[in-house]
Amino acid sequence: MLRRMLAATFCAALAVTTLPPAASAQVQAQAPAPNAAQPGAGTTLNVYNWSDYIDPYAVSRFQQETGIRIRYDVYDSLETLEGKLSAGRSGYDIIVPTSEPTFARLVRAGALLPLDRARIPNWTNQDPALLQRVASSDPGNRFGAIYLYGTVGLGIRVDRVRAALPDVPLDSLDVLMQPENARRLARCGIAVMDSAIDVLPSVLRWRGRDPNSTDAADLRAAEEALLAIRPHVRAIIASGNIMDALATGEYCVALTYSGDVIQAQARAREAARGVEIGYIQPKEGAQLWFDMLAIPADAPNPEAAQAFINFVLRPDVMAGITNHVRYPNAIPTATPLVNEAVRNDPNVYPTPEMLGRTFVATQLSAQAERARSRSWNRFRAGR
Ligand code: N2P
Repeated sequence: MLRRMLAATFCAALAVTTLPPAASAQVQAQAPAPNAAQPGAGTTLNVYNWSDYIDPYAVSRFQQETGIRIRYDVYDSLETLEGKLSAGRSGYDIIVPTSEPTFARLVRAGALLPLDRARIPNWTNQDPALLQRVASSDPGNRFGAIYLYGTVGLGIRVDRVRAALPDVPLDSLDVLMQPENARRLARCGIAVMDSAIDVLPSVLRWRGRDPNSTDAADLRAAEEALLAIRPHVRAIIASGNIMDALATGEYCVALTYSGDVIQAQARAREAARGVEIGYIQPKEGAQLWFDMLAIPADAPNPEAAQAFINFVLRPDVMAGITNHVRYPNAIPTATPLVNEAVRNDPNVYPTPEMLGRTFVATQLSAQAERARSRSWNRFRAGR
């Protein structure tokens, strides 16, 4: 419900977790007064970002410091983002596509504005080694700054899963993908995020196939694996709807993004109702992804967008974002400013050993994407 509200009109100066809608309307009425001394003051920046993916305080500070008002919409899958962009003239100034496949595709299609580094002096705060990792999607790092990164894995309700699977090590996608395990977990609830793009690579890897395979036999193997657990899956839903449900104990297992699980864990602890949530980064290889701050070529307010990117790349701002959303950022000088418990959580900042057991997605042909999406539809339908 809160997320829906944010989707409609998130005006940033709200304390996200507590303010009722009436209070948010009130805050919106207090949008920053235009200040002639600030370039861009009085204009609007249109941001389209993943749900539960920013520190609301960062948004309100940006508004206060620049006089630029933020209109904030959210999505919770790459499919939704791509759908919105493919219709053309999205009206957004900032989007946050994952480096592969969406961002790379936009780079190749000429759909993004090159970043003007002179306007983004904080660009150099980014870790060069991480920038190097995304350079295969964007040669020369011309079109995107790294926002946050993470993995795909399992959120589990620890005590229930232990009780249902007493002899199963909780370190692998086996917990969900072995049909016998899924059968035993069915009653306490299994959810899978609704995204062919971000689920199929992990399933291929679990089946011992190349996660980026375009081979029909590999795809069939992944689809068969998904269909085998389908009768036991209660919900194939938007990733944005999984977090709260996981936190309240509605599901025992959910396949989703790492930080969403850690946020659910934090919410469950706050609620203190005895729900303990854990994250499993699959030992057979987890998908590692990078989300990029980018500006659509037809952005109505590109100057404000560059100012926003520069602001977000500040170590203090980035540390606040990581503290809030539990995803790591690419700014080494932000790390000491991140809360100790968050900074030392290997499910937030994976250890080098854990990173060594990840893979990254690559570009697929349009034909291979369509085949994946057909497989996914059969999984959704259960046949
Ligand atoms: C945030 C989802 C994380 C983004 N709710 C996955 N790329």
